[in-house]
Amino acid sequence: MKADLIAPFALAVATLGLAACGNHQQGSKAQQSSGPAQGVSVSDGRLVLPAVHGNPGAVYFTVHNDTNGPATLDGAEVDGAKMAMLHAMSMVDGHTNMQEVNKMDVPAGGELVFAPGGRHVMAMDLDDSLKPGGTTNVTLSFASGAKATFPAEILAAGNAH
Ligand SMILES: [Cu+2]
Repeated sequence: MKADLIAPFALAVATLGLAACGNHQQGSKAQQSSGPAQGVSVSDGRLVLPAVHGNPGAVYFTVHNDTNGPATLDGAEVDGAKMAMLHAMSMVDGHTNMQEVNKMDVPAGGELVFAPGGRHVMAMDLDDSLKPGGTTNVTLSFASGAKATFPAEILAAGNAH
C-alpha cells in the first residue's frame, strides 16, 4: 500500500527539491578535502532489512557536527547495497511520501537525526549476505568532498528503533 505511493511522486518531488535547495547553499562552501570528515561523527547506525525480499532497506543514524560551520551531506553508500540515496518523508495530500533529497545540512555544533518516519538512507539491491545480527559499513559523503564511514547494525524488518 505505502510502496504504491512512492513511484508516482518521487520524480516530481525530487525536481522540486532540487530547485528549492539551490539557494541556501551559498556561503557555506567549505574547503575541499577528500579525507575523513573532520569534526563530524555518526552514532547509532542501523540498517533495517525489508519485510519483502528485493525491496529496499533503510539506514538510520545520527550525524553530529562539532565544527562551527554547516556540514552538507550529499550522498551515501552502503556496503552490500548496489545503490543508496538520501531520502526524507513528507506529507502530501494527507499521505506520507518519501522523496530523494540531494543535500541535507547538519547545522554547526548540532546534529541531524535519521529515524523511522523521517530521514533515512534508502539502500537498494541488498546483497543476501546482509543478515540480521550482522554489521555493514555505511559511508556518508559531504559537499566538501569529505566522507564519514560508520558501522550499521543489521536489524530484521519490523525491528526499527
Ligand atoms: Cu526511502
